[in-house]
Amino acid sequence: MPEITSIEERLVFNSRGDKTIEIDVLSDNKYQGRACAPSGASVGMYEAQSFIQNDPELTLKNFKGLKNKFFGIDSSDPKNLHNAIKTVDPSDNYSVIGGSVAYALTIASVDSAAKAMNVPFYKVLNPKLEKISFPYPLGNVLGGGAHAGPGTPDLQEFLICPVKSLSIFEAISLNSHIHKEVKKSIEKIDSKFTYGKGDEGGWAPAIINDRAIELVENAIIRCGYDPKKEIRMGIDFASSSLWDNNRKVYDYQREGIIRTTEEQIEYVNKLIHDYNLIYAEDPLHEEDFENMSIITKDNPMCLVTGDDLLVTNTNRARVAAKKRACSGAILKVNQAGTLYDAMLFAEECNNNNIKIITSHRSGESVDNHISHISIATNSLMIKTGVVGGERISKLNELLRVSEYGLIEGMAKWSNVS
Ligand code: 2PG
Ligand code: MG
Repeated sequence: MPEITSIEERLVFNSRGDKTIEIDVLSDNKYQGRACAPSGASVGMYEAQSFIQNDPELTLKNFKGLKNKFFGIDSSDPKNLHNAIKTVDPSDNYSVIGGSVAYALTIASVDSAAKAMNVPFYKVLNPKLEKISFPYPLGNVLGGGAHAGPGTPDLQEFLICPVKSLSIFEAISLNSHIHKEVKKSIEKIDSKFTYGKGDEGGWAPAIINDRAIELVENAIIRCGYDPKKEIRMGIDFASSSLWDNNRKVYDYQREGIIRTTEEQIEYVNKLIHDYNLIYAEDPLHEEDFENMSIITKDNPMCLVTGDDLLVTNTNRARVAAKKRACSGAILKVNQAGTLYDAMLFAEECNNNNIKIITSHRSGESVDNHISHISIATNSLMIKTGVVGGERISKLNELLRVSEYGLIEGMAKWSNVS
């Protein structure tokens, strides 16, 4: 088995121009793996803490002093490395070593093992996987909330998913096509539109929420597709960003609307119903498992998905499964901490028929490991954005994987769609 023989670490910058940590792991003195930690703008309360005291320099300096503890470990075994990290950092949220280190170290390790073993990354993570099923790309075509500036919608992401695509190539092309058409549609209603985009490459027009979803629907129709059947829509409500815990209301500040929990549930249900949404992420704030169960029950044909609700945490997935609080789960390794944490989360979701959506963060790099993680975890979708180098790198990696042979096709929808 390949062994970790050396480790290099450095500060680099992410797509937002913020400092982050990149780690190189060398196996058997020869095989180099590399990973770069992403970061979120809408960060869940229960996520791993990226840096020690929010300080990337301090986190890097601290890691330099303890990296030799990881030499000699089997780089192909995420569990072993996880245990070694836990010995150094027994905290719940990786506040001692920094979540960005936990992320980059464990992914770079598997990357170097893949090279040493001459197999794809996903195969190290899931050696039993015989045939590859590709996740459907969930593309961000219009953005607001924490990912875009004033005047844009309160809701964070307006998403599309080509649910009838028969190949990953076709699915990616369709998302690009619609993304272009959304721009044209915005130009028609706003002659002063500057082509501004949010953090994830979705267009960022000055428009209210309901007009935004209508506009995306029309763009799909103008491209010749049926938004209720072929290219379906979704929304990341990122409701924790709207929730005012003092007043116990959802505050749509840009639109000037306040919604009680009951009104929010009604609004979400109406959007799902009127637009036949395939996907509704964090429609309620991160603590509200009870009412999430109501939305999930009311909408069996929509993936009601937990992101900030679950934060890629196995215990929270267990609670969600018990309460039937969601039918979909966002998987972001850096919310959890180590790759092993994320794999346990995926197992819990798969065992409970909660569909996995492996996801990028709004602050990214060209690192494309999440494409392999989506395959290894049997994800139904991958949320990566549609354009921008750091987004397209993940999609292009899926295209490379499609040359490997042993392709089953696209993931299976089973009870949704
Ligand atoms: C989300 C993500 C990614 P962020 O809320 O789902 O789209 O955003 O990385 O800012 O948390
Ligand atoms: Mg989200």
